[in-house]
Order: sequence, then structure tokens, then C-alpha cells
Amino acid sequence: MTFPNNFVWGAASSAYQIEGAWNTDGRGESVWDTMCHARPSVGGPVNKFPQPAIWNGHTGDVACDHYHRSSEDVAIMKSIGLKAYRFSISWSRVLPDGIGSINTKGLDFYDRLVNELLAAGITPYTTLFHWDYPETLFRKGGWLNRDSVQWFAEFAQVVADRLGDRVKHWMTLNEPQVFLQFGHGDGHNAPRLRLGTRELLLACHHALMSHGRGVQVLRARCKGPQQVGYAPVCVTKYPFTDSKEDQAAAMQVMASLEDHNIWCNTWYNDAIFFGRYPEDGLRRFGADAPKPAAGDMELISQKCDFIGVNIYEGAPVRMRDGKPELVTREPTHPLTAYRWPVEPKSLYWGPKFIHERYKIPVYITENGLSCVDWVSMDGRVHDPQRIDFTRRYLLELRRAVTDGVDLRGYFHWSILDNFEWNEGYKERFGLVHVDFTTLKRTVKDSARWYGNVISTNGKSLDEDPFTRAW
Ligand code: IFM
Repeated sequence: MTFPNNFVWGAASSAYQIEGAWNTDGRGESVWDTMCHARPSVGGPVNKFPQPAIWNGHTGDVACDHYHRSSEDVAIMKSIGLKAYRFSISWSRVLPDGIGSINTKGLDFYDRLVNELLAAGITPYTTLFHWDYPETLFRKGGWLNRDSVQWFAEFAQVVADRLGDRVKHWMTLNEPQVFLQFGHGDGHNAPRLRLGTRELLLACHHALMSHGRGVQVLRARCKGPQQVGYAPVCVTKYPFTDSKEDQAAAMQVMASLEDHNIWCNTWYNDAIFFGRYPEDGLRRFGADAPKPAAGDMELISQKCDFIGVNIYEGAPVRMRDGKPELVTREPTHPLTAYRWPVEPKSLYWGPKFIHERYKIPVYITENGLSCVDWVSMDGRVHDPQRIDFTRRYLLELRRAVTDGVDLRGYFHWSILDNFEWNEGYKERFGLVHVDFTTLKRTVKDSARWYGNVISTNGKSLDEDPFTRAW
């Protein structure tokens, strides 16, 4: 059994996680530069108290040096057989202060990258914002400032004017749940704010409005037809058993604001696709909920062509006495190197929920895992766990396609091992290994296996991958 003929097979990355060149060719700083550079003991041992914000004091200063090695990286993508590549734009590389003066050299980099991708037969999927907010704008209030909507529109326009004749697939925001909840609510990610609920929801409202303005600007400025969407986390649950009751329980939890403030699906997606915040959220947040001005919800709910969902895991749910209940996993449940549970069913139930509720084409814009990978004595990187994980997840995705979910593509996270935010270079998510001392790339076994999945359009998922060497 295969995937639909035009199914898009790709891999993904983001600017801060791979580009490096943090102060090259006029790039301005982002909140992640600020966070990474706030080391507790400059020149001293990095592992002493107080703990650096990032594991072992790592930074994205050099990362994979993709800024200088993009041609090599595109050649690797081509050798794997990728049909598409999802990358993001560093806002402060193209507009060092976030607005105002344009950094032509920064734009030139993305221009070259797009040309190289197209020449290699790889379709670019471009995300405008993947968390690296310009530091200058953050100091003006960032997402808390209503002007942030106009700032984002200016960024979108600059990028669309330069790339919009060739890039046809766009995403405005990546994982607003993460940069809002973890960056502005929990203080874990940059810019490390711990806002109260009212302010957090206000920042979120402005981010959602920025998405809407971004859609408008992309449609107005790109040449020719384009597909526009965004890429939230899909907070995924799956039924503990096959019973109708447990299925309903999983769907019910995915459609609700479960617990942790705005770590959920509907606060974002209902606003964007239905033009209103969900009732249970409004009830729960009460007076803290944003008071949209006239036109705000219309702006947020600009028509999108697709939704991209990022899914790594899910949790089992069952119905108990008419109420959904989370089921505790066995202590022996398989975990990735990051200690995330391996949950292939999330790639069936997540897209199914999204498709049934919002009735819009779906891409999996991120899925993958971190493994403890190294270069073996034979010079290769053998990563059977990545192969097994991805095979299990893709089989579930194929089942979703068979059951009628309108799935358009799958992007593996990530093309390269990269800077995994607070975890630094500890967590390796790549199809391609990067030695962070020499910056040498080594294509992993999983990349060759994935290339075979791509060339057979998913048919090879039926074959045992471990009867041959990759
Ligand atoms: O590395 C991140 C990415 O930036 C956003 N989604 C999850 C990935 C793995 O944690």
C-alpha cells in the first residue's frame, strides 16, 4: 500500500537551530542569542552552580554552520531523495532590529538557499517565525505590544517580496504553544518570562493576530498562487482500547483545554479556523481572557489552505463513568533518548482529530526523535531506533490516509542534528549526523532508509528494514 501520488516527503529545520553565523553579515540578535549568551561563568567551568540556562552552556553561535554550508546541505538532501525541505527565516538576519532597515546580505542567503533547493528539485516550505524573536522588538514589549502585529506584517512583507516569486508554501508561526507557554508562561525558553495568565493570553492574542496579518501579507505580496498555513503542536491523545467510548474520550480531550494554561489545541485552532475562542477556555480564563477589539477575530481567522501539525508523542485516554481519564503508561514503556514516550498511534489520532474538527488539508510538519547516535568505526552512523520509530509512526500515518484523513505530506524532524534549545547539542534529532567540533556531516542509516520510503512512496514500510544494511 502506498501514499497518495503527490504526497510530499520532506525534512525540517529552523534558522536558529542550524544556521550559526550569529553575528555575520549584519545579523541582529534574537531573544535566543540573549538567553544563550547569559552564561553564568564566562571563561570558567560551565558545569558549576549556577546552572547555565542551556545544557553545558551551549549556544547557537555556530550550530551546524548551515549559513556557510547550505550548498553542501542541499546536496545531501538531494542525495537522500527529499521532495521538500521546511526551513525558517531568522527575522533578525533580514531585519536586524526587527523593523526598519533591511539587511540585504541576510535576504541574499535565503534567496540562494531557495534557488539551490529548486535547482535540486526540492520544494521549499518556508516558516516565517520559529521562536527567534528580534531582541530589539522584545525590548519594545514583544508579543505583549499590540504593535507586534504590524512588526510581523513588515517582516512578512520583506520576506514575501524577496522570495514570494519562488516559494509557494508558507507557514506563519511554528508551535505558538511552545514559544508562548514555555517562553512567556513558564520562563523555561527564551525570552524566559513568567507572565500571569492575563498577560500570557494577551501575548497569545497578538501572536494569533500576527498570524492573520501574515496570511494577508503573503497573499498580497507573493507572485502567483500560494498555499499558506501555520504549524502548531498537535497535543495528541489516543484511545486506550478500540472501544467507541475510549475513542470518544480521546477526541474529547483533544478538543478541550485540559490543564496547563494554553498547552492545548483549540485555543489556537478554533480562533484561526472558527474565528472564536473555545467556550471552555473562555469560561476557565474568565476575566483574564483577552477582549478582542472589533475586527481582531476576523483578522485571526483569515482563510488558510492547510494546517501543519507537529506531533512527537501522545497519551492514552479512556472513558470512565462517562468522563475521559488519562491512563498511566507501564513503567517499561519505550522512551526516546530525550525520554519522550514512543507513541506511534499519535500519528493516526492527531491528524484524524484535526481533519474531523477543522476540515482542512493536513501536513505533518514535524515528527521524529532524538537518539544517542555516534559515528561507528566503519565511518557510518547506525541508528536502528530512528528507523524503527519512524516506520511505526509512518504506518499509523498511512492508516490515517486510508481512513480518509486529507494528509498532504510528512516532514521528518530534523534534517541535521542541531541545537535543541535548552538541551543544547545533547539531543540528536537529525537524519544526518553533525560532528559539532569539525562540523562534518555523516548521513545516517535512517536517512538512506527514509530515502527508500520516499522512492517507493511508502510501500517499503511493509518490508522489515533490518534484513539488509543501510
Ligand atoms: O527542535 C524542536 C523544534 O524546534 C520544534 N519542535 C520540536 C523539536 C524537538 O524538540
